[in-house]
Amino acid sequence: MKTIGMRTLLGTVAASVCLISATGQQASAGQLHNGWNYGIDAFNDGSGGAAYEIKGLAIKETADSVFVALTGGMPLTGTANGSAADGNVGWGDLFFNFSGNNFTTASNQSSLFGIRFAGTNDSGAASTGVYQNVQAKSVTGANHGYGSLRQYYNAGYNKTNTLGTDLPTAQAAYNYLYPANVASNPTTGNTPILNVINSGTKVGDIAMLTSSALTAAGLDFGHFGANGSQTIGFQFNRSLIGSGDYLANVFVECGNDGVALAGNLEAVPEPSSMAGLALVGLSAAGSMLRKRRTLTASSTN
Ligand SMILES: [Ca+2]
Ligand SMILES: [Ca+2]
Ligand SMILES: [Ca+2]
Repeated sequence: MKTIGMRTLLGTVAASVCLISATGQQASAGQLHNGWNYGIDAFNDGSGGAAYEIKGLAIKETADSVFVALTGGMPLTGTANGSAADGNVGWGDLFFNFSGNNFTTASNQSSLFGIRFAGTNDSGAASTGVYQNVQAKSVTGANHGYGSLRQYYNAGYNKTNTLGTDLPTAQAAYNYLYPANVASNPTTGNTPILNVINSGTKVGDIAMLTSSALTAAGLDFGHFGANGSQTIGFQFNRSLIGSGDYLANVFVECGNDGVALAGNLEAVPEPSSMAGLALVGLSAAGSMLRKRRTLTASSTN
């Protein structure tokens, strides 16, 4: 492949794309800080104690990678629980939904992207990595968990920022996760917590990141007072998932807590269109820089 010559050109394009990406995230949702987009979860909605408490989800896009970080009390390898079928309750899988549809519909249409990052969880995915054409399923039953989101809320865990700052209320969670007829009448029978990959096609691997690598990449949950005892991070190739506005979310295996994040990923430039994109990028760079300065100024308030 003739990629070496292209990489030099890509450097110029990448700089422009990054600026567009930063402004895109700001416009979409989430809370942008130091290049990362944050969804900060309620600190008091982890049913079962500190090990089940999620505090935040953050995502950063660069020219060729997507970085993901999670923080809370749940270790990457889960926590021992004698009532779970495998004696352990851990993280579910992370989903990206670019379809614009609610999560259940996107799952039924196998249009989700899914990432298994916890190698010891009960995912239907064969190994860790990035999957496309994903359908989700619930494993809360085998993990001593909630049979439905409604049951979780009935148990007293309907807190502000229930699925993070982008889905702050129970109704917002219902509206995103389920079709309209369910969201308008959510019951313990129609709101399953679909929290792992059921089926899909693996398209690539993830690379786990150390805490020092995450810090070097600019991750700072402490900016929101959201540092958990466990912070997990990984990255994968930008080309492995879709582009545009997304909603990402993850629950723990028992459904005892979950968090979501709304954002935007820029499309990966195709080699055939790069020359044109470079021109667009250069002409747009001036206005983007002005916008960025404005954003930077406003974000320091
Ligand atoms: Ca939480
Ligand atoms: Ca388990
Ligand atoms: Ca939550």
